[in-house]
Amino acid sequence: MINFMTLTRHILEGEKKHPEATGELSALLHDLALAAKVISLEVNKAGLVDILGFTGDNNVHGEQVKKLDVFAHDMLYKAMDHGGHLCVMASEEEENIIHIPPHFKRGKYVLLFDPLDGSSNIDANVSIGTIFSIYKRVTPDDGSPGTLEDCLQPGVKQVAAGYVIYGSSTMLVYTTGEGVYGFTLDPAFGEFLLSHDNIKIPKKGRIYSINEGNYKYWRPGLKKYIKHLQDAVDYDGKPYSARYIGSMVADIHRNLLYGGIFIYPADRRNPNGKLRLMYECNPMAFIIEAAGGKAIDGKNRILEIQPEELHQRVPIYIGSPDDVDMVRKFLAENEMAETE
Ligand code: P6P
Repeated sequence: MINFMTLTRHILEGEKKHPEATGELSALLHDLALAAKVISLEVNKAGLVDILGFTGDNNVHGEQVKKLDVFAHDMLYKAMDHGGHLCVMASEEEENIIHIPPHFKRGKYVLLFDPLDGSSNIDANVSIGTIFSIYKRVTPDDGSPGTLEDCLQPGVKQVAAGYVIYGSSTMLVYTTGEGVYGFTLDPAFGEFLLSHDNIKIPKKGRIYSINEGNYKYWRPGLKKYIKHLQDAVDYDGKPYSARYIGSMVADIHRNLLYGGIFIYPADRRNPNGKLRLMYECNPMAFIIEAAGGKAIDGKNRILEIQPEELHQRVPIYIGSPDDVDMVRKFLAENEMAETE
């Protein structure tokens, strides 16, 4: 049953709990929701309009850029550049930090985002998503342009994080650190309505999500862990289910609701894994921890990593706390085997 708690009202009620709040974060989240609605409209008609396929360009990582990626990036930039709440932005689609145009007021927040994650799935109509991460600036809040230092903060410093999943319905999931809330877009009147109140991830799941095609590159401990799940030694004889969409937002969203673990590991081909710390792993880790889950790089908490580069990659093991503890145990116990 969807009750008529709109995202806007929920954000404002959250703000009331903090007397010191200026309303800037609320306005920022509201602007993000607006961008999400516009992106959702385009994603949902992508099959009908010629905005599929490749632009012929490559992004900063040398990956072929799909038109919808660029559209989503542009939408977010245009929605966020003039609100006066941000001093700087960063996007997966841009090599360097993105300055607020000089004729707009600069605020105290920093926004990092992956405009359309999982975009290789667009043509197959698989769920894709937008991921966002918000910090307070660390340089003086004097209206000056934000800097790279403002962007490169550890995930524990996030003031809010969220994602939008464009699937069978469009959902916006966000947290300010106190609870995780899911809102489903009612296209009839363009409002995000509270559909998942105070989401908590199951303590242990029955799902593991990993690209098993990379098996031969995995560390011995990871191979043993996945085999352990398949042998179902500890779990009443029923093995875990393998579920992997190849779209981080969709895989983690499912595991958030059902329980389980998502893994994109470091391996012999990808020594730091594939996923990006600042606008994929940190925001998803902030959300999952706020829902009672865990997120590590194989050993340490993702949120405590001190970033060094804007687009740096990290390995990630994220999901139900018991499952993350179990994989950490297997990796630690077999670390010696790796040096043999
Ligand atoms: P692989 C999509 O391209 C993405 O960035 C994430 O959304 C997804 O989890 C991962 O890459 C899939 O990578 O190597 O398994 O295809």
